[in-house]
Amino acid sequence: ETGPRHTPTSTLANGPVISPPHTVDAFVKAFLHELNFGQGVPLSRSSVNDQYLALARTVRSYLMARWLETARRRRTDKPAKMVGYLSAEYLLGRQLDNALLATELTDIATEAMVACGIEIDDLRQQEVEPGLGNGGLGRLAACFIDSMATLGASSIAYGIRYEYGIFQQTFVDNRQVEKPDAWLSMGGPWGVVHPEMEVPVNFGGHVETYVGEDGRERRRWTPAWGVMALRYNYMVPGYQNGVVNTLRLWRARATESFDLHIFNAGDYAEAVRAQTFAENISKVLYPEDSTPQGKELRLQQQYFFVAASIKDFIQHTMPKDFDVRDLPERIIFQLNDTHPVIGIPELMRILLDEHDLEWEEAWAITKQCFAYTCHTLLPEALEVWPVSLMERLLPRHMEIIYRINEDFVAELRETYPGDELRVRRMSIIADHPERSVRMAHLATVASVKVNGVAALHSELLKEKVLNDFSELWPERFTNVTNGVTPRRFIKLSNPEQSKLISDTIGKGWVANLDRLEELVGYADDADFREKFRAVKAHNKTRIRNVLVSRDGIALPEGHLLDVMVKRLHEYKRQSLKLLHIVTLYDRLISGEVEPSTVTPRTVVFGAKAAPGYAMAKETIFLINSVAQTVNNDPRVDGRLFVAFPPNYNVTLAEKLIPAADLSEQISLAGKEASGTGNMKFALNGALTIGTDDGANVEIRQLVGDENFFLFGMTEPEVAELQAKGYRPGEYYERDPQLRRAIDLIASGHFTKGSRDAVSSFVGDLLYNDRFLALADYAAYIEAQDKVEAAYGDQDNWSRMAILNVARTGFFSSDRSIRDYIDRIWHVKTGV
Ligand code: 9GP
Repeated sequence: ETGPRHTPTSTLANGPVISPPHTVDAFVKAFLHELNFGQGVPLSRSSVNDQYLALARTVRSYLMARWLETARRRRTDKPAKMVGYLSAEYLLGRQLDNALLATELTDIATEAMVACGIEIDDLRQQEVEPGLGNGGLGRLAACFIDSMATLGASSIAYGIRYEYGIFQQTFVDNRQVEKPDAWLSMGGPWGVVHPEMEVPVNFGGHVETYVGEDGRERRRWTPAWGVMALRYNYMVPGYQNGVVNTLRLWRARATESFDLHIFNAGDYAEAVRAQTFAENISKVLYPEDSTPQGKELRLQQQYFFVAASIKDFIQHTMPKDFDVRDLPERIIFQLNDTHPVIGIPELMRILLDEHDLEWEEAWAITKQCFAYTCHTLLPEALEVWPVSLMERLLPRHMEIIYRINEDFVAELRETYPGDELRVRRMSIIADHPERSVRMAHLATVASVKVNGVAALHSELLKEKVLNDFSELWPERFTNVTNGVTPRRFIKLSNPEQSKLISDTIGKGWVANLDRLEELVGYADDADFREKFRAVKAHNKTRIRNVLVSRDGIALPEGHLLDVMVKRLHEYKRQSLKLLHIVTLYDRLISGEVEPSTVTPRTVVFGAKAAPGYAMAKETIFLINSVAQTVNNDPRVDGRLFVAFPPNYNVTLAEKLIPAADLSEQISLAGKEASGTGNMKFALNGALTIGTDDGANVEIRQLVGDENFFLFGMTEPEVAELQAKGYRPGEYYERDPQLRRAIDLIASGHFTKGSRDAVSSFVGDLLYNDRFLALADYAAYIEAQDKVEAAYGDQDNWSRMAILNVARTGFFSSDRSIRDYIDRIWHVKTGV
């Protein structure tokens, strides 16, 4: 990097950076050094938090040498093209174990802690996970940076260092109550701040024309205010390959000049308020998943991190004599959803206004520097920004967008003469209901490639959401099916299964997940099946212990463990799952079934609702209310249990998923872009009950129909029903089982007799049911009955579960990243 720096002339300046040796003694020394000189406490008086921070810093010191070496190699080798991964979210999960695994220090650290009289597990518990994401999209970004480092892909990831991550969820009287997530309050040992490398980011003001020295007219932006973007670097270690990549997260800091102006006017209080205002930009993660609210601060956040990142890349990551005309050979910015799309006019602005390029040249460069991943099919999730807001906050960018659109629309009129409807549909600027900028259109117009995140999703993108664009530029569209990192989601989270696999086929699978295929034959090996079942039983005991100590929830033993964990969203249909539970309950209490004949089942939910999403919050309330009733009704006779531990997060996922027998992936077909939880469950030996949606389609193809519980309408059937006019009430009238379930809820049975408490939930199901839960109910119940029958044959169930593990190696995020590299990025890999 070329930042402001002082290079000492000493011979030491170019010496290698050496990490402490990989021995228990050296680790103990380094740990005590951190404790004594970093935390300033002797071991005898140290708190668990001191110990955790010292341990994290010790591991960090081992990573540091690799980090510097990775950066050095990238500087001195013939500089290669890089990926700049731009994402507003990274849902990282705890860092300690992953860092230990990457550096092969787990055993050494454990022994070193024993030598110090410390139980390393207590320190693990101390770590607060950085929840800088909402759900799938943010967790995907975290898996991807793990894989980029593991493949040695030349890359840097950029985002925001939110002071408050995704809220902490608690339940009060069965309702969700949000608490702020002060994840940094106990100290953040993983970030390295470089205050001297901060970059300014400006907002507001006006644009004017002036005549440059060459006599040409140019535009000049005079911003009204700005903030500094303070750079925090986080290490992203590759799996045991010596590579450590960088995740660079920006924090907003008020500029002195900004404050001084007000301060000089004599208003100290206002100056402080203004400072807080500026620093608000990186204060909090917006808690909406999939359906973002168009809030001004959100646009500020987006521009803030993208502008800082692009400037950082050009000024600090490229050599000093770098020519911006070479940018396409040096960088490809991957836009993770529409959140960073404002980077497109920002790069244009830099090329036009700061580097004096002509429009055509600037546009030709910009068009080669971006690629766009779309993660949704919900129209309401495609961001649009009112032109009025853009003009106020980013006037120069708005001008540039107008010009991009003008050229684009002219091209359209040439290609499709007279087809004004099409032009309107495709325009980057929408006129209704409000004049606004369609960020997905801007992204598509300016990107080398546009990809969906699962095979079905990419097809639907082409056929529906971006159909006009795919007709115009078919070659621009591609698919990269999502993946998950096997390091965190098998090796670390499921040590018992990992050991069984390694004992059977060797250790190579962790970095080459296709090798799981070698397990296929073992599905027919009774001894292996037995061991596989023992792993599951072990993981169930583990989650039982976790939930008792975490939440005071005592899961019953010997049940089928049925898990639905994901954000609470109507399209994901937690309400359908609830109807199933109520049906099972109704069968038990009505005497329709003899309890002893029923497969005992525990359903575990995990789900946060966006704080402003009323229906999602009603659903949470009802799940908790049903759980309370069911779990306390003696007529159930221990055959059904419902648990809803609050604050589902990555840390809990790591314990819960490996214990699951059944994975619930029941979104309405055509709504879940991919899902990634579905992949984690299959890889951990759970069977899926699911619709033909997102990556479920590919999971089913790989594991085989006979090892997957498919139900529900297909996407074309959904479209047909909706076109015909969907009336949920008809299903209610027609299906007595469904009617009984809904009536039971509506009667107030689960809500202490209150019908009012459930009226909006019931009313919505009967008269609206946007995601067709009632239409899929009968098929779902039938599939669930098949699940119960299948679970009765434990040996065959294990066989199916083993085949799920063996055949889903495709869903490694290493494979996803290789696909990105081959189809889109064309960057170098290797250590
Ligand atoms: O809803 C999708 C989810 O299906 C997908 O797995 C994830 C990662 O690609 O992205 C989610 N999308 C969003 O959160 C917002 O578009």
